[in-house]
Amino acid sequence: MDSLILDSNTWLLVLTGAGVSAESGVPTFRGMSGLWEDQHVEAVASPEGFRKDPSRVWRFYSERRKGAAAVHPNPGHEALVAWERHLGDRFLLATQNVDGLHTRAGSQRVVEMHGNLFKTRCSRCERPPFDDATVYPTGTVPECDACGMRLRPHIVWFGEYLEPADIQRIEDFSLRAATSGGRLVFLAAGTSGAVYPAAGIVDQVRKAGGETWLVNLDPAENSSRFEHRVVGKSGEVLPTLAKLA
Ligand code: BJW
Ligand code: ZN
Repeated sequence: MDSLILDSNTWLLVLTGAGVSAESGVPTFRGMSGLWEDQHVEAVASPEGFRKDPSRVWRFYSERRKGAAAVHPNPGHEALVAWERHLGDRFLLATQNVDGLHTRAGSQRVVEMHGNLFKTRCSRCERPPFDDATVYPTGTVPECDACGMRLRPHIVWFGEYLEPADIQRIEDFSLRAATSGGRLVFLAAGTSGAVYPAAGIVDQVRKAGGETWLVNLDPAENSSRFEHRVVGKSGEVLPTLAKLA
């Protein structure tokens, strides 16, 4: 297996997906065959799904909150914490995971591209997203204290735009690496490469002259666009992949 050398010239951008949490016991999306109670996840995790049946959507997210609160970070999460300690501001973690396990493991420079399971926001007013670990009883749709409208999970659903500030942070990181004359490395782990814009980061990094690595259990949809590919579980591969120099 090739080693990923992390030296004082390296800027490392990491993208994680559901596979990184799999060894903690969080089911992956494509692993559930994209289904929940025999419905496509898109039917629940979408603005249309929420409009149609908000209490069903809240049941889905309440269940996921319960599941995610009961699990713990694994050695894959911990390896990323060690890399960040070594690289400091030359490290950025963009995660598609909403389970909060990276921050619970101790990662600090984290962009949660698809939101956070333990945050809620109003579906109408500008009240900022707030921490909320509540597992709502079946049939409940919580309401906003400020405007009385339905609250919704702070999640980026299919067809919704990611926060521009989050995308900006990821782009700025690559730009800073380039202007500092550093070596930009992009590593994706545990992601099927099926969902955009995350699945397109590899192309942007290559265009910027960066090196690209993929650590995944199965072939990802965008595998061929990575220069280095390591097949395996992130909890086993990540702890031994990097040489901190
Ligand atoms: C292991 C392992 C182990 C297992 N170790 N590995 C360009 C082209 C085409 C379409 C689009 C495009 N740009 C945008 C779109 C539309 C859409 C999209 O991408 N659709 C595709 C399906 C084609 N994107 C969007 O709608 C995004 N919005 C957007 O871009 O707005 C602008 C726009 C809108 C419309 C058109 C054009 C532009 C928003 C995307 C938000 C996605 N949100 C979700 C749902 C969140 C809900 C929730 O969590 O409840 O986020 S989708 C779902 O997939 C979830 C995940 O974060 C995301 C990615 O999944 P991930 O993490 O890759 O998981 P899996 O399960 O797919 O894969 C796990 C992998 O791990 C597997 O490969 C295993 O092998 C591996 N593995 N164990 C290592 N131990
Ligand atoms: Zn409101």
